[in-house]
This record gives sequence, structure tokens and C-alpha cells, in this order.
Amino acid sequence: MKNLLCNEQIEAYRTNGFLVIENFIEADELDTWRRYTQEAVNERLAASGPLSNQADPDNFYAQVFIQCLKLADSHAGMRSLMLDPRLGEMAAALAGVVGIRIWHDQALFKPPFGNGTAWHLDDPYWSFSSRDALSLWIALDDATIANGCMHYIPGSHLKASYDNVGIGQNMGALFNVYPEWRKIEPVACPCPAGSAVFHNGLTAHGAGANMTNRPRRAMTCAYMPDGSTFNGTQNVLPAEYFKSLKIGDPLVDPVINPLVWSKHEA
Ligand SMILES: O=C(O)CCC(=O)C(=O)O
Ligand SMILES: [Fe+2]
Repeated sequence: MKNLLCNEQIEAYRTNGFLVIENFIEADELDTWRRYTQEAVNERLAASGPLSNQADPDNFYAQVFIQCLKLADSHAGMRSLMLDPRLGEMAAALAGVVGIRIWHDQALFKPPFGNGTAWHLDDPYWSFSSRDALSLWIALDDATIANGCMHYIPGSHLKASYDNVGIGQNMGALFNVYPEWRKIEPVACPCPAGSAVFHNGLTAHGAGANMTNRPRRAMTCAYMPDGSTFNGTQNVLPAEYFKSLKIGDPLVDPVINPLVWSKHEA
């Protein structure tokens, strides 16, 4: 795993709001990530409960991607991948924070001929507000222009407010909220399987449709800086815990939001 970041990578991440690390994991690690992710997704879909978006597989959103959240809660192998402190240390280094917690993992499998992922921001969906939150997106298949690789608006994280749009049918709805971003050329990030892309939770991003007859699979994890506080949004918080929280409470539950890396414990 190419987990050591140089200053140029950190600078590029902070300027652009995203960073591609090509061939981030080795071939044997990629086998494991593919196997655990596919197993965890299959189990989740068979259980057909919450935390997946396939209740009605024919609707538009279900065909943007198969989305399965918090797979580390239900699959031991996935838990071991997600709790790898090397990933947490990288996220903390990019964010420039001394401790980082997992907000949620999620598998995002764009199906064959799947819909595009409309431009959006991530952090406004979440139960905390931090300009330093970020996500790791790992390509389990080659991600190409043809099958829906990630695209970013460079620098948008520096200007974004918490105004957002849902991932709906209009790819460009976000640009009605941020018309000034229409002038910025989006950057496409095709990358081979095993590559990683980090993006800030306020960087505008989207992905094209999958024009191929094969899935475009990705495994992702969203990270929350340690010390982040509850903002009143439920998002993926379990109902009982959500009800117990007051706005401003720190989100420090060790099971729900594990501290995946901390400078104090390193
Ligand atoms: O994989 C995709 O199509 C979208 C990914 C995304 O929005 C994210 O990782 O935040
Ligand atoms: Fe996103």
C-alpha cells in the first residue's frame, strides 16, 4: 500500500480538494478488497433491510449505483480493512488534523449501463459540519471515462457553503446553487483498479453514466475529524443514539464512529 504521502501530494489535495493515488494497493490487497466488498454487498442485499438503496431497483437512484452503507458493521473482513490505522493516518495528514474517526464506509457499485452520479457535495448530508472532513474512494475495477470515473471541480471546497442538492436526475443541478463553478473546467480522474482518490467533503464531484456492460465497483470511506460535533442531522446515526444527542455534542461513540487514527496513540 502506497500509504506515505509527500508534501506535494498534501499541497495538491489542499489546493484542488482531491488527490488521486494510482495503484494505491498491491494486486494481492486488491483481491482482498474485492472479495470482502463483494461478499459484504451480497450479504447486505440478501438481508434487504435499511442501509442499502435497492428497495426498488427500478428507480433512478437505484440505477446510479448500488449503495451499501456501514459494511464494517456486518462483515468482519471489511471491518479489518476499514480500521487499518494507515488509512486513518493518511486521512488525518491530508486534513491536517490530529485524530480522525470513521463517519461511514459505503460500497458504490455503478451497474452496467448505470445512470450518472449528479454533481454534489458530501459533507452537507452528514451529522457534523467540518471543512476538513474527507472521503477515500478505492477503484475495485478500472474506472474510466466510459464506465463512470470520478470528476471534480478543483478548488470548489474552498468556496462551498453548506448549500447542496440531492443526487437526482439533473446532473448539473448543483451549478444552479453555485453558478460561479460553471466557469471552472471539471477534472476527470480515470484510474486503474486498486487506485485511490481522496476528496474533501465540500469538493463538488460527480461521475458519468456507465456506458459499458460491466459494473464499475468502488469501496469508499468517509472520515470525520476527531472533535466534530452533532449538527442536528440524522443521516446514518442509529435512531436511539440520534435521539440522545443535543446539537453541539461531540460525536465520540467508539463503536459508531471509531477513532481510526490519533496522533496521541501513534
Ligand atoms: O462513485 C460514485 O459514482 C460517486 C461517489 C461519491 O459521490 C462519493 O464517494 O462521495
Ligand atoms: Fe459524494
